[in-house]
Amino acid sequence: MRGRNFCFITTPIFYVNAAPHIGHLYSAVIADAYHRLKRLDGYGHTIFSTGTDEHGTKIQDAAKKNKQTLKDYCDGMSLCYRTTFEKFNVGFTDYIRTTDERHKKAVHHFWDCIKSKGHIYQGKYAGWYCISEEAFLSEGQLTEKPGPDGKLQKVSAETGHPVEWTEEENFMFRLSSFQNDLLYWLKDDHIVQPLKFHKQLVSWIQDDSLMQDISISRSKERVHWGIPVPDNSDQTIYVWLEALVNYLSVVGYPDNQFQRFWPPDVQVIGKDILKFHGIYWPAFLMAAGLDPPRTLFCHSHWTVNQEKMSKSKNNIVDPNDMLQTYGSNGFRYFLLREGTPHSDANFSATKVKNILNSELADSLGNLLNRCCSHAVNPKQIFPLYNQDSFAKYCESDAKKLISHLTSLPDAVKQHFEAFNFYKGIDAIIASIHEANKFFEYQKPWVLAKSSATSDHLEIVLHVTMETLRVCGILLQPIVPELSNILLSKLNIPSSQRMWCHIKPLSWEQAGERHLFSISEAPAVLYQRMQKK
Ligand code: ME8
Repeated sequence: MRGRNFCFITTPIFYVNAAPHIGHLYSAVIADAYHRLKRLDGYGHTIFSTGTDEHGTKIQDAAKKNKQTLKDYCDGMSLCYRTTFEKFNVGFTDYIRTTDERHKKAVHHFWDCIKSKGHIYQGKYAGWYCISEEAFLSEGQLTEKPGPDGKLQKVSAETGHPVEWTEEENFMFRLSSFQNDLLYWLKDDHIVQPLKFHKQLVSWIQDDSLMQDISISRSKERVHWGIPVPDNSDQTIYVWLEALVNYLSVVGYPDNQFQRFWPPDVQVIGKDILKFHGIYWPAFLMAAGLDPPRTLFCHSHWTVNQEKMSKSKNNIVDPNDMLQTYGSNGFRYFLLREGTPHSDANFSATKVKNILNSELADSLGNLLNRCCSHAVNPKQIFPLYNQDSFAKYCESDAKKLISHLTSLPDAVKQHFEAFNFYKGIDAIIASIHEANKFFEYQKPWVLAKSSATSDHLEIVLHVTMETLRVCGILLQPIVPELSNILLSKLNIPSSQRMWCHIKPLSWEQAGERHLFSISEAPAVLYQRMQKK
């Protein structure tokens, strides 16, 4: 049985045939932000898994090309993904590799389970096979384009990768018998988010040609790098079936404990793998008598100059370059600020710089810096709320700001829970803009010059710093390190940074707060980038 404060979140496991790019990082950062949101909301038992997909022909070929043994190659690449994610504060609780022994055990058990329930049979399979997608494709999924020799060749219509005619004796999975169960599962139209992808998935499942039984093994001769079919070492388990089981491996399947976290609450995926996660995966689970995921969050892609990132176009954006230029939290901010789940987002260095300069450096950072400066805040305090001063000096000017702030926490939470991080960030930044206007209008640097105006000064500082405190707490899922700098500068103890500490706003609860000094640490939140 699931406890109330349990949560299980996953990312895809990434192919090690190439180094990570910003698209991979984007999936990981979305899942991380959601995980942090849950932790801040009091979820005490969480699993957040990511990792690498290391079997199959693509990986065999990549290791060969790199003149490395398969093991060395996979170890190196898997570590590269892991360290990249770590550098960007992706706080996964488990990192699974499909070459882990625990995974092999889970896959074998899963195979035996669906076989014993009669969902696997042996059959001859003949069809067009796409190595890059590791899948047989139907005629409707193919098109033709000139090959390297100029002759027309059949390719996958979706990805443009070549296919080859293949005939094999394989194990087959009775996918066709799950059509109705899948449609029933999708009756709740919140299962796949955003709705656009939910609708797309339903229409695929209604299409009989996509719901044919599928081959779930390959001859060992062709794919030797993989997990063998139990009791039949001539066949290797189809990489997609094997890879999907990683989500069970991380919760300790088949040991009974895994039920504590099953089914996953949120599985973050890109739109390219919706078919595998929205059709095959739930069908495999239903075949094993297990619940399908509660939510599939399917995001769109990053493009560069409106084009797909690819090695051949030489336009891959490397997260490590982003780290050097924008810092880990700067780039996380950009990804979640500009990435929209429902449609592709375009990467451009100018856009990153403009957003970070204007929002993190000029609006947020500058406000923190100003209200902590000695010229404006000579006592170096986060002053207490004072009802009389508020009514006398600020009430009318701060109206808009306070109405913003009062509704902000709930609005942000709703947006973040719906994976609309960009909308949540937009609301936070709008409050910061309001606070900047209020600060400018009140001119605290003038008030600081005379002790006669100290009550007025303190209430202006209080309202501004309170805005920063609320926004700092709300930004933790997006930019954990920057939020920490901000909240630490204001001297907000770590124990007071949970979602439940945001409200009620302190100006309604003056008695509960204590006057405290701000920290002496420098208040530079984000260094403005200059023109090159
Ligand atoms: O498909 N923009 O791995 P993969 C945004 N191993 N996200 C992108 C992206 C882009 N341009 N390109 C890739 C696989 N992604 C399988 C998954 S899961 C059991 C097995 C992200 O290395 C996105 O999440 O090709 C996409 O689904 C994933 O990386 C594919 O990574």
